[in-house]
Amino acid sequence: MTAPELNASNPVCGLLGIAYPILQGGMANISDASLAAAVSEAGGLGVIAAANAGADYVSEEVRKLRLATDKPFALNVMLLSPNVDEVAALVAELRIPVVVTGAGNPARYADAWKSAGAILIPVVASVAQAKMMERLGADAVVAEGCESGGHIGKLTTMALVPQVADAVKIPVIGAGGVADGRGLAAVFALGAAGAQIGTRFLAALECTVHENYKKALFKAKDIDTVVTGQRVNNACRILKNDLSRRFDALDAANAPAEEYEALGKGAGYAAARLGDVQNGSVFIGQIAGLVKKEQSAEEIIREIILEYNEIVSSRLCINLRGGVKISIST
Ligand code: TUI
Repeated sequence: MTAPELNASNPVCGLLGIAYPILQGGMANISDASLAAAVSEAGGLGVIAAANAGADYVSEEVRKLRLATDKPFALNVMLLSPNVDEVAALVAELRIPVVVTGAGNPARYADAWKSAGAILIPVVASVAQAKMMERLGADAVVAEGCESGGHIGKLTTMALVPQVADAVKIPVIGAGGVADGRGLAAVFALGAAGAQIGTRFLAALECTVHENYKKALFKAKDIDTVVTGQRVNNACRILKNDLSRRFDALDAANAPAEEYEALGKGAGYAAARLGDVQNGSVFIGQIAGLVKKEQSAEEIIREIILEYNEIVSSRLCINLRGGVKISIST
């Protein structure tokens, strides 16, 4: 599959040495060697999520990925993890080529990672964070809108991406609500040079998340996610379920932050690995309603790129707009 419009001089492809400017989301308890290797092998950037795991788990996933592919990949370091120091140390030890960070400021690890030759791509949720990351020496940023599943900031992708793109010189990767070629074209129109995609890759054949989680994703409609924890500055987008209603009750009772933390503890694992999609956290984005079937990671990427190409070669643009150009009076 060739995609000349995208990959000939795309800054994200050039930076990462990949064919298509698509990063797979580093989804906690989900993005393992199986999914990441499949995405990297298909020409995107596969991402192993360390989430709250320790160094042993991460080393093993990196080993498995390297047995399956020799293509570039990333490690997603979740900065709120109690094990973040030992995971951060693995970057140099295992010569991890790319580090994506989430849920915090990676400043205290940046020098060590850069010295080890890693490419650093922090996830940001505001212009101020993006500028700070550029000053820190980040090679690119993921500008993640609140359409995303999981831990989120306040701005939508539509508002965040163009403001970040204007504020920094490094490449911007748009995230939040991107699941197909239209979404990819949209974030390009907003000034991004690539997209990070989570929810769509949950549906990959190679995604080892529990089948109940995939079924819940396929059933989900546009309005089926909610944001929990906003009141205590720990906003998380999850599927509406028994757990989300318990979070609602905490809001109603003006409960302290510790009660939110206790309710969320282990809930991601319960949903993703044990299949408890009622009492666990089903982290999916607002675009879930678009994701209806299981496909290989390769098919997902191919479909997205073909649709993108159709849009930018303007055939579909014309169809969508009824074949009528918008004229301006001078
Ligand atoms: O990190 C995510 N999404 C996630 S992480 C997760 S697992 C989890 N476990 C325990 C507690 C909380 C979450 C589920 N989903 N996305 C990337 C992301 N990063 N979104 C927003 C941010 C972010 C927020 C604040 C990035 C930087 C930041 O800066 C804070 C600072 O200190 O400057």
